[in-house]
Amino acid sequence: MADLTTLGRDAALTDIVKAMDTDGGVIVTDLLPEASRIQLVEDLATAFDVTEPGSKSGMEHWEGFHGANTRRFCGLAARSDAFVDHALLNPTLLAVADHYLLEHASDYWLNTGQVMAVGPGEPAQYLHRDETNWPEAIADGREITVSCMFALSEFTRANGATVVIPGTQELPAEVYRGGDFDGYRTAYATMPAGSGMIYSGRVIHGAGQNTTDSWRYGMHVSFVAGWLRPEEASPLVVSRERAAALPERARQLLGWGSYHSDGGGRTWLVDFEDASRLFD
Ligand SMILES: O=C(O)CCC(=O)C(=O)O
Repeated sequence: MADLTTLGRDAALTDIVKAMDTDGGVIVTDLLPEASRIQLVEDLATAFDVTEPGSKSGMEHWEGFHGANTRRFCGLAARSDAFVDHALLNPTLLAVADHYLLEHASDYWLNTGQVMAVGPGEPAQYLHRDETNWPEAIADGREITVSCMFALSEFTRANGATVVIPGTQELPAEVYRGGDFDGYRTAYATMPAGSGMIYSGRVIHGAGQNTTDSWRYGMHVSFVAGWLRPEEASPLVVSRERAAALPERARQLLGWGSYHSDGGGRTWLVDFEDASRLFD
């Protein structure tokens, strides 16, 4: 039996939200149609092959976090139409992001689209919350980021399926980096290729240990409140020409649009105008 509630692609938003509110994460099978999963793997194959495992940061903390035998790379919207059409604009994922993020923001944008491929022999990553990226912004009862781990290959307990500690999304707003979560059960996001585990920015989780000889090929996609700065500088990677060819919502999510706070100011403008005007 799966450790987390597992629903089908056509599940009602209310069922997805109910499972997330209970456990902090939910698995949706076939979140990526099979043809688009295959296309994504093909589109990203060159980047996968040329990316050296390990952190590029040169900083001890991030080297540990990223994993010595984990391959990570971003810029996915610049590399793949399938990423834009089926992951960035995934209707189920956007409906969940709308539900949680629009409560405390008038819009949100892409935080990062990132391959997280865990290699053979990689130990488990330390447990953490995604919202820890923004320690200044975390607050009880406020969701600032929502993530999805797409399984581009099958996720098993042996190959490093994401470890989730259900219920920890209710713990107080604090920075969590490692630690034991006594009294909580440990769940593993085991799921077939093409599934996605959608999870709260507040739930404690981390990559599992890979004891196999194969790569666990995951792709993380997360959104963050529009009033916060994302992890990945998407508009510095997706060119204006590329952006012009994308659907309008994809452009906005990638930073080629401005933020209009409810009752506040407008930010990320171009000469006082919404950045989307660049494409008029
Ligand atoms: O690869 C995984 O399963 C999770 C990784 C993760 O949570 C992260 O690097 O932020």
